[in-house]
Amino acid sequence: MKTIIEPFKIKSVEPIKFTTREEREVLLKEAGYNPFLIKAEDVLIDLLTDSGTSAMSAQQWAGIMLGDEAYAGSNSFYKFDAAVKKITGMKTVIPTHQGRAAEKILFSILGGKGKYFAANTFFDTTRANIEFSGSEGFDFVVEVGKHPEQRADFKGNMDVKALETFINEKGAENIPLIMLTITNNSGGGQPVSMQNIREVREICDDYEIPLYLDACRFAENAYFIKKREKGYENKSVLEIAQEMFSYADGATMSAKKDALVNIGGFLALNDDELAMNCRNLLIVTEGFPTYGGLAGRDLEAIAQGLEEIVDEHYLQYRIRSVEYLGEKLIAAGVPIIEPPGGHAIYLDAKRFLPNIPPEEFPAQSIVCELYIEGGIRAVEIGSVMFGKYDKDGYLIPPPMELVRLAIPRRVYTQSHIDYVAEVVIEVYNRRQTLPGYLLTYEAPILRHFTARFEKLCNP
Ligand code: P61
Repeated sequence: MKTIIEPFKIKSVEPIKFTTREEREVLLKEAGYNPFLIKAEDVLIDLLTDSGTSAMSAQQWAGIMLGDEAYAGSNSFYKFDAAVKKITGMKTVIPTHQGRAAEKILFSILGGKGKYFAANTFFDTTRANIEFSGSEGFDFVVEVGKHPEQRADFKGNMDVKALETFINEKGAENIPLIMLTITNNSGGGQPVSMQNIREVREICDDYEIPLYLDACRFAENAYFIKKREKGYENKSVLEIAQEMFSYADGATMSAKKDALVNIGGFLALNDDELAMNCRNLLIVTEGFPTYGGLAGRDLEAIAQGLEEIVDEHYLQYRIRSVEYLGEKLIAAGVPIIEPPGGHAIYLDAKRFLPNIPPEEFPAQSIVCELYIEGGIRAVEIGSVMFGKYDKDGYLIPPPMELVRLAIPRRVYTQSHIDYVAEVVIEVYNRRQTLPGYLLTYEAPILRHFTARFEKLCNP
C-alpha cells in the first residue's frame, strides 16, 4: 500500500515562531506553569486542542463571502439547517455559538436539583453545565475503556449493565436524558460502536428516557465503525452517521471539531415542546433562532464543513495521521492510550512518571516539559482537569492521568508530526529528571484554564 497523503494542497500559510529553550523556561514560569496562559505566538506546534483550530477549505472561505447577515430568516441559516438535518435527521436545529452553549440551554431546562444524568463519559463542559444546574452526572464507560494499555476496538462504549443498575437506583423519572459522547474525548478519543448505541437505545426505550449524542466528533466515530464493525465496511460514512443519529432523540454539537470551523455549534432535537423551550431560552442567551450567536458567514462555513467532513479520503488521512504518531511513540516505549483515538494521542502519565503521585500532577509535569523541550503545547487531562476534593480537602484523583496531544484538522504536515514524536521521545528518555508541581491558584469551576503552579524540587 502506498503512503496515505494529505488530501489537500496548501494555498495559504501561517509562519510559526521559533523560541530558544531559555526563552521558553522564562515564558512557562511567567505563565504559572500552565500552558493555557502562554501566548499562542510563543508556541511552535500547538496541540492544545483540535477545537476551533481547523484549517478551512477554499470552499468554506468562499462561503464566508456568501454569508447572508439578515437578522431573521437568513439564507445561510437555511443552508446550515439543511446540512445538519441531512446528517442528523432531527426535526429542529438550533444554532449556538459553540457546544457548551447548546449544553447550557439543554441542561438549564432539563436539569435542576434531584435530577441525574448518565453518559459513557461526560466531557468537562457538559459535566459543568449539569452541575451548574444543580444536577449530578455519572459516567459508565466500559471497563476496558479505563485501562490505557488494553487494546479494544470500541473503548468508548457504555457499560449497559451498569447503566441499567443506575436507572433502577435513581428512578427513570429522575433521569431526563442519557448521553453518549462520540468519540469519547475524556476517555482517549475512543469510538462507540453502532451495536452499543443500539443497546443503549433499547434501554432508553425500556425506561422511556431520551437518548442524546454529544456529537462533536461524529464523523471520526462513523469512520471507526466503518473500519472496525462487521457489516459496515461497505456503507458510506454518511450512511453510518445517519444511522447513529437515527437512534437518538437529540444531539449537542461543537461545530469547532467535526464541522471544520473556528466557531459554532448546535442543538438538534425531535421533541417539539422541548425545542420550543430551548428556542425561547436561546433568544435570551444567544440570539434569534436563525442565527443563535453566530454570524451568517459562520453558518455557511459550518454547512460546507459538514459536507467535507464525511469525505472518506479526508477521514482516512485524519485517522491514519493520528495513528502514525501513536505508532512512533509505542515503538519507542512511550506509554499511551492504545489503540490511538480519533483526534488525539493521549500519553499515560501514570506509567510515564510512576514516581510522581497524583497530588503532584504528573500529567502537568509532562505538559510543561514538552513545552520546554520543543515548544509543543499539550493539555493535561487528569487531576488538574478532573480532580475533586473530599470533605477533608484531600485530592480525589480521576481514574486516569493523561496528557492529550490533540491534532488540529488539516493544519500540520507529516514532518510536524515527526518532530512531535521526537520531542515526546526525548522527554520520555529523561523522565527521571521531571519534577512534580504544587497547585498555587485554582478557580472554583473548570480550574485548569487559569490554574497556577510552582515547581517542586527535582526528584
Ligand atoms: C477540546 F480544555 N472540547 O476537546 P465547545 N463535548 C465534547 C468536547 O470535546 C467539547 C465540548 C463538548 C474541547 C475544547 C475544550 O476544558 C476544556 O465548543 C466532547 O468547546 O463549547 C469541547 O464544546 C464543548 C478544551 C473545552 C478544554 C473545555 O479541546
